Amino acid sequence: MASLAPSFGSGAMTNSFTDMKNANVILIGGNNTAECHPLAMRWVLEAQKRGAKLIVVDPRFNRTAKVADIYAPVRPGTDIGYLGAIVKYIFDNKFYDEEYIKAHTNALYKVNPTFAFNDGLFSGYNPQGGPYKKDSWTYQLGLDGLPLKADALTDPDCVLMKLKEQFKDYTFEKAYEITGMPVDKVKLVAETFVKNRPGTILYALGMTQKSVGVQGIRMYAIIQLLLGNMGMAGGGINANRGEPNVQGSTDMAALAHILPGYMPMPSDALPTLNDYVKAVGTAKAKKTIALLKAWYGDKATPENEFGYHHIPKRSAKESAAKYVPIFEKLNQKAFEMGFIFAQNPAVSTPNLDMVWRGLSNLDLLVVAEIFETETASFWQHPDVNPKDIQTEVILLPAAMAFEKAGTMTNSARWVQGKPAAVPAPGEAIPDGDMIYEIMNRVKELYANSSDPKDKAILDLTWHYEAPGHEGIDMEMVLKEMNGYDLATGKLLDTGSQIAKAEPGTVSSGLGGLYTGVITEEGNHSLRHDNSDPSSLGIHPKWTFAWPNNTRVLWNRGSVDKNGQPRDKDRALVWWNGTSWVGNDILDVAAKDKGPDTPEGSKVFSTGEGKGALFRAVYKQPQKDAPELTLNPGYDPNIFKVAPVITEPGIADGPMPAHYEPIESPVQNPMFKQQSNPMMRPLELQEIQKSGDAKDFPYVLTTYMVTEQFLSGGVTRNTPQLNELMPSNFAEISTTLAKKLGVKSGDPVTISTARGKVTIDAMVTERIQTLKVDGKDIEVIGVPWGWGYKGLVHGESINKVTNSAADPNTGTPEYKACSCNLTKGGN
Ligand SMILES: Nc1nc2c(c(=O)[nH]1)N[C@H]1C(S)=C(S)[C@@H](COP(=O)(O)OP(=O)(O)OC[C@H]3O[C@@H](n4cnc5c(=O)[nH]c(N)nc54)[C@H](O)[C@@H]3O)O[C@H]1N2
Ligand SMILES: Nc1nc2c(c(=O)[nH]1)N[C@H]1C(S)=C(S)[C@@H](COP(=O)(O)OP(=O)(O)OC[C@H]3O[C@@H](n4cnc5c(=O)[nH]c(N)nc54)[C@H](O)[C@@H]3O)O[C@H]1N2
Ligand SMILES: [Mo]
Repeated sequence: MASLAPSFGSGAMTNSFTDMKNANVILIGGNNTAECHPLAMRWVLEAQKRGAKLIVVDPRFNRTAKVADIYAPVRPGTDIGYLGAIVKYIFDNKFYDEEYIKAHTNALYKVNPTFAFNDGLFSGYNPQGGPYKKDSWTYQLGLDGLPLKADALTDPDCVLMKLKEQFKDYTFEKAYEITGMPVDKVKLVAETFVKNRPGTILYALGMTQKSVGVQGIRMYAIIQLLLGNMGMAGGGINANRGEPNVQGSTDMAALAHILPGYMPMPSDALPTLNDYVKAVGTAKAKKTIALLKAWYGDKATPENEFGYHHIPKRSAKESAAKYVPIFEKLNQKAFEMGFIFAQNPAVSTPNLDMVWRGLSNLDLLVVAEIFETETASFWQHPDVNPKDIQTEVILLPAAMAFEKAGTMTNSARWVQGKPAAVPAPGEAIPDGDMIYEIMNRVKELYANSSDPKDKAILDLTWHYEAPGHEGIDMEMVLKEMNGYDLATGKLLDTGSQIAKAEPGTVSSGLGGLYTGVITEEGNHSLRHDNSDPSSLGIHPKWTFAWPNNTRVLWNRGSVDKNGQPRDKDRALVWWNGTSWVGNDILDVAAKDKGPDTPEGSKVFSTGEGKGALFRAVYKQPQKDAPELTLNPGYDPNIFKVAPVITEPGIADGPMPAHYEPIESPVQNPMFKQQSNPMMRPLELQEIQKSGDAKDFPYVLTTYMVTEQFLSGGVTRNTPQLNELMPSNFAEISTTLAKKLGVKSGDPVTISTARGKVTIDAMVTERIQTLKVDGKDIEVIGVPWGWGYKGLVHGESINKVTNSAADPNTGTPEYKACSCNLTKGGN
């Protein structure tokens, strides 16, 4: 069962673990690969053995840094500063791959002349608050509605020149001023990454847990596109994701703003299915209809808009309730009852006061768990009186990963099936079976209801039992996700069948994302043939990778304009004169169309088919759309007139800019705008306080340790691991230790605007005092996964972290806030 934990390391790998060995340079920026992803590290070390250079950028000299060729320190939350300097370096020396960016990116597209960026703000900013108006973040369009292209890359209107302009002030010296990374280090990192191609980039929470998380990853995308590294073996951007099946749970949409398979969630601004198709484009809408067919079967008909109204519509005025807003809403008594499956928010959520107070507003809380965690026993928290808490808590014993069958999807998008290894003890059962049983009972309860709002429950198809299976048959669930041709009853083979089919004639519980994983041939998630004919780490018969078993996304980028590999030793796909063939499955481009045709030259799954150096808002119109009067609700003719694809863009700008963390001891060296102007206002003024650098002069960052796993729900109940890592600690530099007279093992009190915790100090050389704009900046590092349950205890640092979050993903800024540190307990 998917964990409900939010997708903190959002975004899948473009390539794979086994592909990392093909790189000539690896930049690890914001990931402690050696300690958190030891199996990925194996492929990093393999690349290094083959001569690749390893660069690690991290505020701490961690075990990954230990084996790096180049280690460069960075002030938490400021990576855009040095990455901007790499972009400027590429422009100053014309190191971009000209042929690649002309063919495969939007470099030549002309930007709307009203687009502007001044003093940290993009055009469309509303000083009264609210989101950016994005009508200037667009292209100049021709009469056919398609973007106009410049004749040359020097055209001042074109995307490439806008990008050059955006980063013109990010000199190596400026990068130092922002990040604290010494000038010669910035230069060395830039030269090493740019001059060794292909290069890959690994990241995780060191980039995403930021108020500029998405824009930091956009920097990676921009650099990789400029260098021609996207779509290449040994290139790409690889998110080393977190929880064992976090990729699977985001694919399944354990998130509030998407439907399974990454389709947009309907909002109340789209009251009919016609409105939805118009807003999201025909490609995504067809997938959503296939999803509705999987959910409601024969009960999904054109007359009832395929059950579109069974999906609750979120409010268009508010951004989708992501992680932090759920706890804010709990504090506002928005819910009476809550289910928590496989999550321990009473340790893992920022600003824990918000969690305790929020949970205590529930009448009933059901927690499905392996152990009794801090969340299941939040009412016993040392800071609260159990008598004051009225919430009834029910703990459901859950089977663990080894005790249940199913699939787990790794960061490389490999959907890997597995049987149960051992039976679950006692009354424990798999989460899937719990949900199945709960929904069966709900259906029984409503069986005689004629209330229209209960129709969604009655119409739902819900049959996953098969003879010979105790509990539900996970293969039936996988088949539903894969999808069927409803005319023949046969399983679908590829996602593109959904695009070609008449809406309503195919089903897929994931809108085609996993289609091909289980076909009439068999269950590919169980394949364990690790042969690798190309020796490029493709392993085409090892389980199944979405989409369509493609191992390197956008691999059409690996060929030149004649369709031939740009790097003969790393040949992924090529055009043989009549069709595309190769070592990997061709992605995005049409399989039978030559490299000189529009369909055969498509590389990326954006509306334009181009890599976005500038993330424009764009709708690709239908060619020769007829004049039509449509029937209300749903009309199949909508697919002749609605945009083919729409690209809504991102919240905080079509290009990145350096903003300071929400709490920072530094005045933004780039412009007047201090921090991300799109920060969502926090709703609980009395709890979600913000601090000032004069009271809280140091930077607090939090991270994981190898010997424990996340909140410790399982591992802090494992004596052997507790022996290795019995407690948490606060890492401080030798300089700060000397200044405060603190020795290793002394208790220290860390305070922020949200509260304080007492933890033992660990004085270390791993964290060095940074010089930023002539000022000494001290970073304090604390592992976060401790609480008051389990076999070993420690204060949760999340009592004091900040719940401000990235405006796109809702991921909190766990890794940079302002704190003070004093000697002694509180
Ligand atoms: N053994 C073990 N393995 C795990 C986990 C575990 O708890 N234990 N957790 C799993 C999960 S869910 C996840 S999401 C992943 C997490 O994997 P990682 O993201 O690798 O883990 P973290 O330790 O949170 O942070 C990564 C690094 O980012 C650095 N960092 C902090 N701020 C910045 C910054 O501003 N810029 C840069 N460049 N670096 C910064 C930190 O110092 C740290 O070394 O690991 C997974 N694997
Ligand atoms: N300060 C700070 N806070 C952070 C982070 C950070 O870097 N800094 N990192 C964040 C990240 S990346 C993540 S992913 C979150 C994680 O936050 P959580 O998801 O809240 O933490 P976990 O410890 O993974 O919680 C999983 C729980 O599920 C239980 N469990 C395990 N397997 C199963 C199962 O099969 N079924 C059921 N029902 N239960 C099961 C475990 O016992 C455990 O208690 O924390 C975030 N919090
Ligand atoms: Mo995570």
